[in-house]
Amino acid sequence: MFEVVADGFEAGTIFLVGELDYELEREYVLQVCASNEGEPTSAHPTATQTVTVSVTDENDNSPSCTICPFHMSVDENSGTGMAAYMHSAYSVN
Ligand SMILES: [Ca+2]
Ligand SMILES: [Ca+2]
Repeated sequence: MFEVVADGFEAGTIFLVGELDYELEREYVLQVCASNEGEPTSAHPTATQTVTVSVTDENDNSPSCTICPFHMSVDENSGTGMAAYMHSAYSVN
């Protein structure tokens, strides 16, 4: 999901390389390791840092009708402005 690219000196950048979905995974915990001279050995000590990435929610789900399909009847000669039906829907965001 994430890729760390080191600049070869003192810094690295964490890139997103996959699709995030808040409804499936809300948090990622990464272990980022830094070492001197590349491969970690006893001669080249390392430092490890935990990086927590929180996924924020966006409203990316379509709303759903609470009762679909729905049939209703309205008397002829009903006055205009009469509330015939109040529909509701919900969305999980
Ligand atoms: Ca989603
Ligand atoms: Ca969402």
